[in-house]
Amino acid sequence: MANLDPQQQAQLHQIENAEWRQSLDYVLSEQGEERVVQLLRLLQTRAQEHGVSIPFTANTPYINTIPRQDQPVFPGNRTLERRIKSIVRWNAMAMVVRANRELPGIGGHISTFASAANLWEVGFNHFWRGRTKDFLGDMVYFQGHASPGVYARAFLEGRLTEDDLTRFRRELDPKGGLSSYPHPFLMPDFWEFPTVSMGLTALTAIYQARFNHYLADRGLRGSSGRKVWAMLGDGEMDEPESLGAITLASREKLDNLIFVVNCNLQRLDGPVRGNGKIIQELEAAFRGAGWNVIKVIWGSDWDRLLEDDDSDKLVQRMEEILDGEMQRYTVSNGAYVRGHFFGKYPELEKLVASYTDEQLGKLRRGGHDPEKVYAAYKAAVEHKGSPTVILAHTIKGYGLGEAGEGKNITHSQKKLNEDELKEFRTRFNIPISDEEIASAPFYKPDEDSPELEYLRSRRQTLGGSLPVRIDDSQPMACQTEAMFKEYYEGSGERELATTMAYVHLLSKLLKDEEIGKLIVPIVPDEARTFGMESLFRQAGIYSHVGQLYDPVDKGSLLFYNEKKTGAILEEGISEAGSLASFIAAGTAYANNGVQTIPFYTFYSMFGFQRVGDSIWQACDSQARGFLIGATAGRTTLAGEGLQHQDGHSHLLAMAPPPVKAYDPAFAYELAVIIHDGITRMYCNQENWIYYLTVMNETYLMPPMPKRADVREGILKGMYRFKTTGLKGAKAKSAPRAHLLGSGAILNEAIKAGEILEKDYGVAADIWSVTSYKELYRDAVECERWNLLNPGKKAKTPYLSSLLSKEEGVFVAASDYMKAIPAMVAQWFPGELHCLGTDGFGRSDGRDELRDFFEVDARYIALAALMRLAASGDIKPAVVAKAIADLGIDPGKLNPHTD
Ligand SMILES: Cc1ncc(C[n+]2csc(CCOP(=O)(O)OP(=O)(O)O)c2C)c(N)n1
Ligand SMILES: [Mg+2]
Repeated sequence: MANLDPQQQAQLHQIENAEWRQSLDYVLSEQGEERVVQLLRLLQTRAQEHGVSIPFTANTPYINTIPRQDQPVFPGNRTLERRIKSIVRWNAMAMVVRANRELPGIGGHISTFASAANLWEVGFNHFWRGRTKDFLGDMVYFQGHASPGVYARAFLEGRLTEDDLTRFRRELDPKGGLSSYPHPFLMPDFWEFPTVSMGLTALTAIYQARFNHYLADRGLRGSSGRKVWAMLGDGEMDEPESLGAITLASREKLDNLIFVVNCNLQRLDGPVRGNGKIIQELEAAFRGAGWNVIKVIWGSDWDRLLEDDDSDKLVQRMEEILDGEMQRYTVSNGAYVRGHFFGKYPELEKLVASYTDEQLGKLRRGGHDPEKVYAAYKAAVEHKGSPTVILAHTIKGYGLGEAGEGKNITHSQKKLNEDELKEFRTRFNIPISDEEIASAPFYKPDEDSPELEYLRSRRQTLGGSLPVRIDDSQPMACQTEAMFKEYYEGSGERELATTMAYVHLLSKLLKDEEIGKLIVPIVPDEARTFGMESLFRQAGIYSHVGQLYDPVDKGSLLFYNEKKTGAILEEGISEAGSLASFIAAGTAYANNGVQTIPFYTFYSMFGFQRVGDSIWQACDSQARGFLIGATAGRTTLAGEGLQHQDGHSHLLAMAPPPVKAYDPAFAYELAVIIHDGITRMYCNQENWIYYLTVMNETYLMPPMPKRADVREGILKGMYRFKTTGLKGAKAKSAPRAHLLGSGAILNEAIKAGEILEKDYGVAADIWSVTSYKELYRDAVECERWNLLNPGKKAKTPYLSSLLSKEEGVFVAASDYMKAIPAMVAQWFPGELHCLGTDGFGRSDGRDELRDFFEVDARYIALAALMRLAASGDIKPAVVAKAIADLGIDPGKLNPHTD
């Protein structure tokens, strides 16, 4: 060997390669795949025994996973499907172009659907099953910004009119319009899954697929056989959420889940991995995570080349080519491809010698070849034991030609000039004349044309159109009031935290005959923190496989009880995953025909702040359910410090419109709110999400005051908890203060009232504010109505009518930021002084924290005195003295800034 020159050595290698390949081919044909795998393992072991280390790779060669000989026969009519696809392409493009002509800057995307059209059409014609009487249909998550493709198809199917298409992104038109992206909130009969916030599609699809099993395992639905398809972009896979839950999908063996990643190698600004290969990178990640990976890289034209190449150079060249170079081939001609791709090796040059440049320029990518895509989808649907991802190689802006095909600007292209329209028309053979082309008219063949008949018959065979959102769930009877009554009685001598009351109530709801089986408790590994471990045994922790081991605490009362019919979704440390489960459970009324009731309990700091976008998505999805922010309150949760103490989730909860946000102080308030939530969401079937903060400070829970206005006040956001203790003439002549408290800080307001009455002769009424958001919502609604209805009897906000007869000063204190009460200050009859917990938390005791944030009884009393002095009701000297008497240090740290 040593004395062979390089040329001889290369020849020898060639002979060796051929021999080994022939041997493998022989074994494969004589004894099958399994034997090949055995032999390869044997060789690997042998090499290792000799100290040859084989570098790890999770990758397979850069060729299609399904070889040509394993491809099933394509069952469709290729010609008709191509015609339909071309027409859908045209209309999708025309929608965007026309919308932007009418109103420049209105936006929209052409290039994404242009690259995805074939991936979607194969789904629509052969795989995606619609909803029928006996089958709920497959769940397809469409890549959000390719929505024009869905609309264009719905137009051909007769679900949307031409008029509808002209109102793409014109939702405020009196006739209504088509939403920019999939938004169930805006098109509740059409879209099922909001997908346009990148990253959330993959995550929610995974948890949805798991939830479909959960429903079956718990006997809430029959096993459905539904598939969940997530149509994704390759750029989108950079979002941590896209890959963040893929191991859950394989661990749970979700073979009802199929990802299709449209690998057009481009995102918004440019290439996804110009210097690498996104398909290989994703393959390694998914294979490593245990997924079935099917690569659809090359179209059928490449098969012959691969088969004719004895040199192995073609696969080698495919492997070494960078995505950035592949993109260049799209914008170049066949001569460039010949020179750059095939020209690198003489063997390859020879291989394509008989091909014209035009042929080389047209060699197709796998994702644009219906037969390849069909084969991949079929294999995915039939695959058992793990989820499947299809990595499909396409061209961004396919068919746009000079207007943007493969160009870096293509993502934002929405204007085509006349020549570009003509080119597109001609390429896809759309029967629109040169005279008409400038106006980019929509095109629909006659109803009895072969195209539309074919399209309709395909959809009929597959069970009907899609996407479609249907809510045919039945309201519950809701004989639940009795369950809540015990909380109206107070806790007697027993000190409780609202968290404890909540867990007690949840446990009771789980046992209820009507709604118990519908309750879905969700926790991200904090059940013990909230004292929820008692539910482990009672309700069980859901596991599709049950419990395959003896838990260490088996002998104990509260053992870690995993079972197939378990109700609790214990999601581990994944707030994003838990929220995805919340969405699946909260939308089951529409998407699964069963009204499950999610109670997602989490560390309140890691809710709106951590997964705010998912909560936004839940609202768009029209999810219903309870979000429970536990161990809430910047000063009530002691010790945990800056990253844990939440003093702002109620501010963040202001934003999503369907969220009702409550900060209850007492068990009866909590019970009234949860009862109202169940009634409104599951009996009246209204779309709300109830956010409740619960706290871990224990105190005596008083009974509910027996006044008719209390229940209504709790729900509307505020009621008088207690009138001043001063009586008779003393009360009449005394200066007056109204102290407003929320959550655990209500107790500080009560104590402040006692200080004011005892030491300063001030009459103090105590008000419980359960929801500033509800007060605000009602007030701005009234104002709006008054603005638009001059001359009619003005509406009065609840807050104004509640306080209209009250005199004196008002002080609001809560464990949240001052901005929250400040939002409603203008509807108070006098000035409102806001105390709250602006600033970063600290690790210290509760008393110290309340002093630091200036929200304890002393500060509440001081603020009332200061306001009374300002209005001339008491002398300024009283305030100065009070600072000393109350032990307040005016030079203390400033929680806002220090
Ligand atoms: C969280 C989030 N960030 C940014 C965007 C804006 N955005 C919309 S499409 C897009 C590029 C998408 O690229 P890719 O996923 O590759 O899809 P393609 O259009 O190439 O199919 C971006 C950045 C978004 N929708 N969501
Ligand atoms: Mg892309």
